[in-house]
Amino acid sequence: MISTENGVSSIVKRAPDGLKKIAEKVVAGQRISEEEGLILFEEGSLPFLGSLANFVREKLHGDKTYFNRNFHIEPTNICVFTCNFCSYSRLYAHREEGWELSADDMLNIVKKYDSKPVTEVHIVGGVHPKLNLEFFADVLRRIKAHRPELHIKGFTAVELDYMFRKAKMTAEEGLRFLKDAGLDSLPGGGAEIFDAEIRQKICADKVDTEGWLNIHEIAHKLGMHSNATMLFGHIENYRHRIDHMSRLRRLQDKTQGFNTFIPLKFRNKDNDMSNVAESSIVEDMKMYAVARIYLDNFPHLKAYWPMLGRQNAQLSLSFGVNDIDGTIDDTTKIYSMAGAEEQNPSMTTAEIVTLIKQVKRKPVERDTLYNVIRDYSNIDIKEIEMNPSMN
Ligand code: V47
Ligand code: SF4
Repeated sequence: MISTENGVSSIVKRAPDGLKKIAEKVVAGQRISEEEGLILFEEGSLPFLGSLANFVREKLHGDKTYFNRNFHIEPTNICVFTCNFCSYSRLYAHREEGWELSADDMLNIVKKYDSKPVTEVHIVGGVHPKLNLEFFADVLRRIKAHRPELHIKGFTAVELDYMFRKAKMTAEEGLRFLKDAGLDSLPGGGAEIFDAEIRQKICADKVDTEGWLNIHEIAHKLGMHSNATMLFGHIENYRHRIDHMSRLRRLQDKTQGFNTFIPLKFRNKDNDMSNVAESSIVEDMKMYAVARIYLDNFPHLKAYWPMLGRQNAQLSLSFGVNDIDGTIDDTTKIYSMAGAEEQNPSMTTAEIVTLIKQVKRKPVERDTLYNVIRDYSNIDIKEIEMNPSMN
């Protein structure tokens, strides 16, 4: 922990002249402006940003590092959209190259976890032209009938927007319908970059920024929580990143419905943006740090370890991150197909706890809404390995 009185004053004292005022504001718990956010990206050194972000992280969460026990269902990779960064989707015309699960297939995936202490299923996939709202509502109802306490975090605003338009429902009608069928919260995908010009270049045909924000705002109004992502490290610049985070910060001021911000590093394997170089690890850590400092009303910052790799996820815990997602079954292909570090992302509880303890943080298992399930700080790894209710 560095957030002692001395630690705090030394962050401000050691700040370069142009950044002292910003450091003072952050340490005093004041919000920084868009221009100040931009200065952090442009002029902040990695050690400076790291110590400031770590100060914020420790003020909010101490050494606690959250993870959850979850698994993924990816109903299909057939998609009507053609996002240039996507390595995962296949058009309906080429559906023989993709996959499509039936409602029974999805229920069978859920049943595979019957004896496991998972708390969340994350459902996300492509936007299939033949699957509709009623089909997915039926899947939700069947999952809830089988395992009522399992939290269903499902469908990006992109998938929802398409389903609702096809069903000729407003976002509010559609969300009420899915909530009644068992949907508990929304994941953060599909946000990409909110700037209209960049969005047009990387994902022109799917839900626009206003549509994405509107779906999340309505979900929050209906009492559902959600996450927010940002795809970074491609053709956007720092100003676009700040603009993206500002729009989220404004909506969060209004609704307080977001749990977590998840910056997603662009991976360039086998997609139409393979000519764009991937960002360096230094840039990735800067991204986490500025996000932690800038998004003062977001309680949590998540590093998605299957994309970053385990060691980089450990490193991110010193740059503002306080959550490294879940144990995650290997059915998630969205990143492995784009060239992520982890080809079959899966970690046992003992492995995730070890990963967090190795960098002297406190592993805490949470549910989707960040209620604490178990603090593992004082539990021995051997005990975890031998206890089926923990692994
Ligand atoms: O929206 C697709 C991203 C997202 C690439 O809410 C890519 O807890 C990098 O949103 N390089 C979907 N990223 C996944 C998602 C998510 C993941 C983990 C946790 C949560 C949560 C949400 O995946 C898409 C897009 O931004 N993506 N292709 C790529 N080549
Ligand atoms: Fe479809 Fe999502 Fe891929 Fe875009 S990112 S093409 S919406 S699966």
